[in-house]
Formats: sequence, structure tokens, C-alpha cells
Amino acid sequence: MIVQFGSARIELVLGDITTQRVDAIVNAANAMLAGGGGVDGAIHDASGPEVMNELKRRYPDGCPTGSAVGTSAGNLRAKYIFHAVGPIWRGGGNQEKDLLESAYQTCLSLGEKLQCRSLAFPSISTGVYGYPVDLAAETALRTVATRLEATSQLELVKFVLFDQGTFGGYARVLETMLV
Ligand code: AR6
Repeated sequence: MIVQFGSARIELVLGDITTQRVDAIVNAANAMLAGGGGVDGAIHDASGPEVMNELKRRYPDGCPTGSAVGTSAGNLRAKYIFHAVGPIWRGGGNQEKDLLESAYQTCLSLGEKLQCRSLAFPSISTGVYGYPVDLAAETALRTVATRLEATSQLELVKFVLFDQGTFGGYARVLETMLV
């Protein structure tokens, strides 16, 4: 599913983010930048150990929730990895929405600063961190679409969704944004 926003497009893909051909791949990391399971584990496995070494060297204090930091991409086809820290879902009354939006905004800013033309996001926070997919999709897609419509040299933002349920959740939200 591909939708145009301004001069850029948002594409939803069912698949594995580590194999995407884009300028930057976004990781769903934790605040310690310590690696883990899910998409974080897959990205570190595929990129190789130099990415973790770079994280430890450049960001020894980790990264606050709602922000992101950039590294090189090791063995991946991308130029950069943006390690974004989404919020843990605690019922919705603990600034989860603002923190999730801020994680996406930081990645978009990094992409613009590094003159990326294409970015790939996973569904940040909806795995181990428990954020409901429909709510996360709403925030993710609206944040990206608004930014693309306003000012951006980005040409393509892909959401690479790992399972059919997550893909369906994002597709339903994107459809509501067409009208
Ligand atoms: N490509 C794309 N999406 C993937 C992949 C992949 N290869 N593998 C899993 N996903 P999660 P979170 C999906 O748990 O909720 C880690 O341990 C997955 O199905 O990876 O932000 C970190 O170190 C789900 O839809 O991230 C943190 O401690 C989505 O990616 C914590 O988990 C996000 O699930 C972060 O939790």
C-alpha cells in the first residue's frame, strides 16, 4: 500500500526491516541501547558487532525514551541506523502518545539532517513494550504524514511490519487518512 503525502510517499510493507534498501533503518531500542530481542535483536544480528561497539563508544549514557540516536549500519544495505526508544505502554495515561510521537519526530529530524531520501520504520513499541497496534499506528502514520506534507526532503518512508495483524492495523489507519 502506497500513499502520496506532499512530494513524498508512505509505503506499508509486510516483511523484515533488515533487508530493506533505504538510506536509514530505524531500530526499536531500549533506553540503555543494550540490544535485546525483537527487531533490535534482528538488526544487531544482521548489522554485525561494530554497531553495538559504536553505540557504546558514542552513547555510553544510552538514549532517553522518546528520542533516538544514529550510528552507521555495519553489514546492512542502509547507510545509517537510527536507534529510537519508544515508550513502554502503561495504560495510556503516562505520556505514551507524546513519547511515541517524539521518537518518530527525532528519527525524521535525523533523516533530514543526514540528507536521507528514504527511511524504514518498524512498529515502534508494539512488541515487548505492549503499545496497542491501532493506537501506535495512528500516531506513527499521522506524525510522518504531517511532516512529509510540511517540509521534508524525504521521498519515501516505509513502515516495515512483521506480521499480518500489525500490517492490517497500519493499513486500516492509512485508509482513514485518504479522505
Ligand atoms: N523487521 C520488522 N519488524 C520486526 C522484526 C523485523 N526483523 N522483528 C520484530 N519486529 P519489539 P518494542 C516487530 O518488541 O515493542 C527489544 O528487546 C515486532 O513484531 O521489537 O519497541 C528492545 O531491546 C513488533 O511488531 O520492540 C527493547 O528492550 C515490532 O517489531 C524492546 O524490545 C516492535 O516489537 C522494545 O520493544
